[in-house]
Amino acid sequence: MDLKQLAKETFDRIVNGLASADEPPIPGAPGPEPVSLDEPTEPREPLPPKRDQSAPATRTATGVETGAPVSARAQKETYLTTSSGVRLRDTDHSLKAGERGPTLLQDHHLREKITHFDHERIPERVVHARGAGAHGVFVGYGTADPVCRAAFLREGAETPTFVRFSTVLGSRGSADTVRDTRGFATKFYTDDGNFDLVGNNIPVFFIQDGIKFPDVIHAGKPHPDREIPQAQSAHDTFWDFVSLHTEAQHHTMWNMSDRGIPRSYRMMEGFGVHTFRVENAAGETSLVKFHWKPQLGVHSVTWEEAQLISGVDPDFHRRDLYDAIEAGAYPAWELGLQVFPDNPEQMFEGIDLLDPTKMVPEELAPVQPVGLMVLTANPTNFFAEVEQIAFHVGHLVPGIDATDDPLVQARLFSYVDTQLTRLGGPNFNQLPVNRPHTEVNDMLRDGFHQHAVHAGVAPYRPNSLDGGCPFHAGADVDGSFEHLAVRVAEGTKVRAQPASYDDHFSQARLFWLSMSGVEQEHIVRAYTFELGKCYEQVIKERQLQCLANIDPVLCEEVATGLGLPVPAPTIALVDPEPSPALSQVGEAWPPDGRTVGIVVDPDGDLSDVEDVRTAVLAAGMVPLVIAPHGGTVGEGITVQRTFATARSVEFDVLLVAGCPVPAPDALPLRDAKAGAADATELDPRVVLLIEECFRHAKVIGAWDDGGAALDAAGCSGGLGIVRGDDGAAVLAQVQEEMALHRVWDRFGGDPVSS
Ligand code: HDE
Repeated sequence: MDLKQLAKETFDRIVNGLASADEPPIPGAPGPEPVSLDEPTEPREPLPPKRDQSAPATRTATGVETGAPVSARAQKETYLTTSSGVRLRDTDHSLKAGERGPTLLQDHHLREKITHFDHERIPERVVHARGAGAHGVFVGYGTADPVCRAAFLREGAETPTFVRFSTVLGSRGSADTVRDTRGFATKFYTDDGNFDLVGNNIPVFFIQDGIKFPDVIHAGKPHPDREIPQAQSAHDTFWDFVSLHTEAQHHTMWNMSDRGIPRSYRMMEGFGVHTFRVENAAGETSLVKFHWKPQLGVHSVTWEEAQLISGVDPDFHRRDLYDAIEAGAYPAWELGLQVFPDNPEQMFEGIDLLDPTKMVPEELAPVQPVGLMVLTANPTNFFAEVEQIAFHVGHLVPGIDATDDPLVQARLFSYVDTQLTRLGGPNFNQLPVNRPHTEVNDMLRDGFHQHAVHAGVAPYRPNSLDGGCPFHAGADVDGSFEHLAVRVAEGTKVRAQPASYDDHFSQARLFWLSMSGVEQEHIVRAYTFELGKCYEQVIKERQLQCLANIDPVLCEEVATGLGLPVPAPTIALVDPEPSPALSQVGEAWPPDGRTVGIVVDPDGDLSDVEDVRTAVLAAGMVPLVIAPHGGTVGEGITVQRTFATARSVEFDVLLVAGCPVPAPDALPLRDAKAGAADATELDPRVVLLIEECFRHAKVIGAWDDGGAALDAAGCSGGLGIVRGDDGAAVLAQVQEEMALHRVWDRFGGDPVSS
């Protein structure tokens, strides 16, 4: 079977079923109708959601399909009411004893309104508080059948999904582009109940045993005394912990690599991290690791971009995800399995499959695609969907089971436990976004916010009063879950771990040796930055010792940056075979959903601009026209960004269609962003745009007077600079070059490892 063709056909099948836009959408419009200047006073139906939005399925609290349209979830009425449905004539004035008198206690509407407001916030997630989510569809290829009988993986089976991406350390309002691990959690609403794959964008974890989770998180969170720094690992407590608890070194290496600063949620891999046990229809078991492979490739921002974006657009990843979906550039991932024999040792090629600080290189166990997920719709209400979704690694379906990895074992306890506080009681699975798309017949009863109205008198087994309901499914009933029978090794009760967990450095070294020169350089700079932000010298020295045990050159470069001596390794360094699959550099990827800035000069030649804009849209990218002022330029070309509101970090590619002189608001060069160029030639903000795009190794295209703009900005030519007379030809060349994501060679640098 040609899997590439299957992926394409599956993608087309999902996307063809979606409503197509009447006109090419430029994301960002707040609502589906033009907004009137005057306050609307004529009563009317509320506006429908935007066409890119969806909502949880209309199921009852016990999972039964209601047949109601999805829009039935929203408020439908024209007139304002209280929460008990009584229409209100006025919500703008409180009830007072006279116009200038005191407010009356009897104003129950005031009290209801204020009281509800007072309780709008719920505790944020203790980790992964900052996130974004979207609705999707998963289609199985059937290729998993030989190892896994889970029904949602069968050929053509279509399963609704909801995905939540997140950072780990930051609070709910923290910036998106911080250096951190990203969560990649997927809820599959399968016919056999919900399956949650609660993974990360990094295939290994900091700790080998769940009992250490509070330790690593306490170390990574802001310091308890002053509560700084927010959403960052560049501080003493983090490096204190990881340099002492050296099993964290492998994950830390991934964090210091470009994987720690993704360009987009759409361009991240996802990993289930733990090894899972699966069973096929014949009852044979295998061990597997889950992988998500993004159709757009894996890509990152540069560290300077990450820092700039944190200020310019802290919602960068959220916006990117929502804009891409709104613009019809639906993000897609293939789900893949690495399959290992289920041998009693649970080892593969010398790698302990129960040790979550180890991964298995793809060269040793290829990732076999088993299905495709496409994210097709944005949420309608962030709180109801993204905030209230509750994942749980124990949400498993027939054919898939957890292993004895001590990390997943603790997680099996933690997720339900944390929701009890966060979502205020035991009935969180009844929230619309958490409801299974299959019937729920549990014997759980009552509790805060019980939505189900359970009939019957006998929520216990055995009973005769409810006719014996609900019955055990029994082995012969399709879709019933049973833990996979696996022999548990006999042993003595101990707080200990096996010797195979003792190697903390060899895979960090494997990762380092697998990087290209530019990626290694980024890693060196990341360690130097992070440790440079630490206060305690001993922590820096201790971490340098860890780096010496990973690679002497890495250690030396970082030590030089810190101005500290280079320690000698304390262990014998092994030389593992590098894994090319770990590098992000070298492959070509589709441009879907990339943002293309187009600088125009209203006084110059605009003849090509509209055609280029249309061609950018047709290529599945988002064109944003940048001009000295808002409104329109030329013959009705809409301006999306002005020189004041544009910043290079928003664009993947810059096209320069003119050489605009400084706009009135750039004079007299007091704009904080003013560059050093000749003020009479080119607007200083455009100079900065070009300079930064160049520095961040982005492809830059220019035609007509755009060439003069490049000259004025000092970026006349070289790798990744495309110049010409014709906009269409320039764009075509730009598209070819941007497939590599960046002009990697502009960074220079051969591998620096020994
Ligand atoms: Fe989590 N983790 N975790 N985790 N985790 C949570 O659950 C926990 C771990 C991951 O978008 C919490 O609902 C323990 C590994 C994601 O809603 C909490 C341990 C991996 C999300 C929790 C781990 C993850 C969470 C906080 C060590 C990658 C966000 C809020 C044993 C495979 C899910 C919540 C979302 C969230 C506990 C380790 C991924 C406290 C105890 C390893 C993506 O229950």
